[in-house]
Amino acid sequence: MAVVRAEPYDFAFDPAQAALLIIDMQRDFLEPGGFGEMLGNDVGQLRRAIEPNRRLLAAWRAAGLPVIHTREGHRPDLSDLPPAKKVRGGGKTTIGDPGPMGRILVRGEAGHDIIPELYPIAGEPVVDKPGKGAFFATDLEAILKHRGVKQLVVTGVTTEVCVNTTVREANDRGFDCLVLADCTGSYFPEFHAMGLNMIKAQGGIFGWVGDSADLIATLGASGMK
Ligand code: TIU
Repeated sequence: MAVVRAEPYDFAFDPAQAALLIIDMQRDFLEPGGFGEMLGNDVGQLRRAIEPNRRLLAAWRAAGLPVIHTREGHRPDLSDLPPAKKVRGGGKTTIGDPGPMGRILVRGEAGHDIIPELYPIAGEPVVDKPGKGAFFATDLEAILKHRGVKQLVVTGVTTEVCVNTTVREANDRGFDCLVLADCTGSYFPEFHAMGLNMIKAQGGIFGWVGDSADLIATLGASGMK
């Protein structure tokens, strides 16, 4: 057990029971010319999280701890795409349509895949999720249970959408979540800040919020690197 500085109070980190969960660091959300930018979003707001994630991932892998990646997207036949999600927003280009990097949020397309900087390696499960939360209609909970995971270090995008939804789902399933502020991001800075505030308010109603540097220092100090 090691202590990681966090809010609203220090996180009792147990590496033997922890996994790193990296949410939706996909090309279509993060890369210039992708779907996110096509919708008018500033991908620079998300790209700030790439380098901290890259450093954390390297330290986490060096410590030999489990990593799980998620991707938001749908089957090529769109049979798992709720009609309401397909038409939401009223845009002329929506999920499943041809986009700048292949069909938008469709599994197997270039834009759906994880950015090269954080690409999964052998032994790191990739959970394909049709919703915003990583537990809905996926086998994530089974994977965590079989590996004895009880704590999640959560990073990725976007803070107020898929990260927040996943942390809420995880909290209700009994997992302790440490969300890393510098390794998450939103197209909207104010939603990033509030998304983190919502997690740590009321004594940590959904979890803890910390920074990657403190966690990496803990990984190093406990001789796990
Ligand atoms: N991964 C994720 O957060 N999906 C989104 O659609 N986020 C938005 O902020 N739109």
